Amino acid sequence: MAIMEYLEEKFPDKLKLLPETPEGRAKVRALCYLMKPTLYSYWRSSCSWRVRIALALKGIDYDYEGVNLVKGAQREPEFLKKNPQGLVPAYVSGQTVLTESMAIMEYLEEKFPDKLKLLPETPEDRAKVRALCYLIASNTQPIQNLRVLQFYGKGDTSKYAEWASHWICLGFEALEVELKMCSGKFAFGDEPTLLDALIPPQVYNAKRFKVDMDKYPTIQAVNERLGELEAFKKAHPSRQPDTPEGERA
Ligand SMILES: N[C@@H](CCC(=O)N[C@@H](CS)C(=O)NCC(=O)O)C(=O)O
Repeated sequence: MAIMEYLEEKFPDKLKLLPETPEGRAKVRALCYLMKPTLYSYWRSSCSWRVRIALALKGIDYDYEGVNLVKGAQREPEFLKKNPQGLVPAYVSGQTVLTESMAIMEYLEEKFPDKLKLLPETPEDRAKVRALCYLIASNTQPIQNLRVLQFYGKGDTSKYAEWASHWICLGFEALEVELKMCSGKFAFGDEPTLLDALIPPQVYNAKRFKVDMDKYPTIQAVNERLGELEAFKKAHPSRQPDTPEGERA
């Protein structure tokens, strides 16, 4: 938006893209801001990555604002206005500020009914997909989140892997059994669902904390298939605006 406004002012003799009256200009600007949402994200945040996957699968364009978790930007007053919990992601569309990756993805599902659907048809299947999402989103990831690790480690980062891998393995043992029964080409059958948006980020965390993924062949196989899809490549931590140089692919 800033660049387009600059071009408008810098080249007053070229085709004008803002109307004549201040009211018209304000209206166009308001609609522009309404149209393009902003995702507050961190390149390696698994919860932000879930939302990036859902946005990419649905083909929704958005602005990206990096929040550096390692530097503590999530606890800065400006970000706490968006999410008083001090956690990413936060999704801002016009006056609406949404937090919690599952809530944001469910919102996208309801808000854009004409885009690719990420929940199955029947209430039973929808409940099943949500339950498996929460297996990761409620019962696995929160116990290995940065602030939990920092509290547990009390400055000793060498303790992180043992703690995180214990909880991830507990979650993955159950998820492996579940996926054996319900996966197809994707985590739940042959169409992508919200559950697929949670798999690569959690597998990435597992590998970071040295979990032996050979113990979970079904999760591993689904994850590999997802990694081949363009939407999943686009959402990957190695391709975000705030990805550090050495981590870029
Ligand atoms: N339940 C939340 C969890 C959000 C969360 O844990 N975000 C992490 C990154 S994945 C975070 O911001 N951590 C910052 C910290 O622990 O200080 C969601 O699904 O959005």
